[in-house]
Amino acid sequence: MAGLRGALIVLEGADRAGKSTQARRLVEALKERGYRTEGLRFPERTTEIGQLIGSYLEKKSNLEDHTIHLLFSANRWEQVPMIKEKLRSGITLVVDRYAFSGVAFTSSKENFDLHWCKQPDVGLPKPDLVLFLKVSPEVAATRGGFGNEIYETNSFQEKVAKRYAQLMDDKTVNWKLVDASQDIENVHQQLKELSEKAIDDAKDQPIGKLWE
Ligand code: ADP
Ligand code: 2DT
Ligand code: MG
Repeated sequence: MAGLRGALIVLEGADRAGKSTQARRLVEALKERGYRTEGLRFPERTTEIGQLIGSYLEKKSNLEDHTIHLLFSANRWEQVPMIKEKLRSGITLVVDRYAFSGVAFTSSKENFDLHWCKQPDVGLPKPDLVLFLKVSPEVAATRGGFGNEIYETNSFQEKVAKRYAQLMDDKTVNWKLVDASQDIENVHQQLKELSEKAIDDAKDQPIGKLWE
């Protein structure tokens, strides 16, 4: 019998919703429960493509809007062989942002539609679970101000929130909405429960293809 695979679990949500905090805690908790688990993040700024993205986000270089969109997607595709290998070897991956961020952010720019923005990511490994951390802009504001990166403004983040809502209408993706205005521990417990169920459900299923 083939070995059991790991699950692909993605965290999405607005700036300061707690994605990075919860992703770290989730990896540790799942490991403690005996699941082989590793964390990933997108953008992955350490690769050559990731360095171009980092420089764009930090406003150190300007890139044409289609170009940066395709670079974000390429930054996922370059990790796909590794992602598949790990999932197939039984490792669960907890991912801080994925293609949904890619689409929500670029489609919030002038003259970009959701359909065009999704195309480069069609066929990526499909997440078994997408945890959407929902927080109001008011609550997010209590968690500190914006940094200096390119998308960190109220007006842009409002558009991004609307695009996420449109993406969540897609029932082919296993979205779970979590109230991320609760304290860190409560959010964590919910994410852990949902993740353990997803790991159990995914273990003998083939890896799916996103948006196909
Ligand atoms: P994101 O990765 O979604 O932008 P972070 O995990 O970096 O968010 O969290 C942003 C800030 O908010 C950090 O200072 C973090 O400690 C704090 N934080 C995260 N989750 C909560 C929570 N549930 N309640 C209060 N503060 C939180
Ligand atoms: P953080 O490193 O703080 O999460 O910010 N983004 C991300 C895109 O525009 N497209 C993408 O495909 C991805 C993964 C969201 C990273 C910033 O980059 C944006 C915020
Ligand atoms: Mg983060």
